[in-house]
Amino acid sequence: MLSAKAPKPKPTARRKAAAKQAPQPSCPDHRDLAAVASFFTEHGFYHGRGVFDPATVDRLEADFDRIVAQISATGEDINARRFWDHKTTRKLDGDRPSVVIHTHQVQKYSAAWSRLLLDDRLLDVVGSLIGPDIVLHHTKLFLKPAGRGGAFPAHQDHGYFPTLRGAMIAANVILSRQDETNGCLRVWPGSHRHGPLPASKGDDETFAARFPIAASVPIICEPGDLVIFHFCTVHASLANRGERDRKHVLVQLHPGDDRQLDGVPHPDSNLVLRGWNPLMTRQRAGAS
Ligand SMILES: O=C(O)CCC(=O)C(=O)O
Repeated sequence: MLSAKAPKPKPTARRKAAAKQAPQPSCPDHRDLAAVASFFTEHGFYHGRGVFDPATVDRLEADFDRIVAQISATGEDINARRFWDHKTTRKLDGDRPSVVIHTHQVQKYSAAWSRLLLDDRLLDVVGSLIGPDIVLHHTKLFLKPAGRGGAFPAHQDHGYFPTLRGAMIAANVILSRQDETNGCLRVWPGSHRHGPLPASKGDDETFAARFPIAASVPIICEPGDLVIFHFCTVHASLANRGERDRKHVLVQLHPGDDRQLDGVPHPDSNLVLRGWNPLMTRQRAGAS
């Protein structure tokens, strides 16, 4: 028992979050597309359970592991955690060394992942949010290894790839159970309604103080789930201190009447997955 004079243990971000946590608003079934759209408009995120069957998930996970093995074998430094080595991140990581493995464009490695991009189970839900013309911006594999996976501080994605109309979303295809032990995604419901905020790229302590982890909602999800958030929705994740790898692939998408602003140096696939791209030109398509 603590004596009256014993100093209180310092609350970590994880303990504070567990103590005050907001409950996850209850998401509608992914087949009820009108309800999905209205939930997303209100909260800026959506969690669809069991969107992909176990056989599909197994195939995608096998190719996910193969991509990780292939990039690991190059001998390059594939720990991407250095790209956001800010004070805000180090605070969440508890100043321990940590690892996040990622690579863009999984469809450039794997036909199974290319097929997933055209899968109606993905596109029906996405279409209910951004309309009939669906364009791929990029994909990104994320592996937070068990016991040493790093955190992401609170941020909006908007600042990394601003667009003409601000209509970009991220659809996360979940391959392993994600919960608070292995650093699941966390969102601040309704934060998309602020629109693009200043200093929102994760490196600003004032921004981090405005969006404390304790006020976020953890998205606890299973393989085969689909978790979508708007690129103005503030999100984060804590370190993976658990015994299970955290694996997912993010698919960033926008409607045909939006596009990344000119001059932004971010991978931009411009691949039409459904419908039409009315903003495509000879020059953007790569004409010489
Ligand atoms: O999934 C996560 O842990 C966070 C990833 C993230 O914040 C991002 O891709 O913008």
